[in-house]
Amino acid sequence: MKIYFSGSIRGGQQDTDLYADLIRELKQYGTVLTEHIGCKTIDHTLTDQEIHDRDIAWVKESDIVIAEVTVPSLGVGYEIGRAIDMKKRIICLYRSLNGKTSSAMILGCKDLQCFQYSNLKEAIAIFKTNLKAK
Ligand code: 6K6
Repeated sequence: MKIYFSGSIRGGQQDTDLYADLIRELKQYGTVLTEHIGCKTIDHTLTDQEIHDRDIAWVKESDIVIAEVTVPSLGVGYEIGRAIDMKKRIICLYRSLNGKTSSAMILGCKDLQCFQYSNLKEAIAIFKTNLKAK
């Protein structure tokens, strides 16, 4: 199974270490096409257009998109919208911070499987229940 993991970059990189932990866990279920999302160092070798075209090609190639949507990100929202049009299975994970929850456009979309969680242990349990190990 090819997994497209989506998480905030320019929207804010405060959760990058958590993304790395989630990506590590997801490797039990398939190949993660976007391991760099868990990396704090920004790759400046590609233009914005190259990043966009490569990432959309990876979304097309993927069997499932798993998006961590706690940090609001235009790129993550855009990828989710494109993946919906491509009829991909999409799991969104979000944490409630300071009483704030995610966008109604995510939580209210019937094409998405949305799960609230608080920590890595809970995310691991969500993966176990909803994904098949390879
Ligand atoms: C980032 C980390 C290492 O190198 C970079 C260079 N920039 C990007 N590389 C790869 N994908 C990117 C990059 N910038 C945005 N994206 C895609 O948009 C990712 O797939 C993320 O899921 C999403 C993040 O969007 P923003 O709006 O938060 O940047």
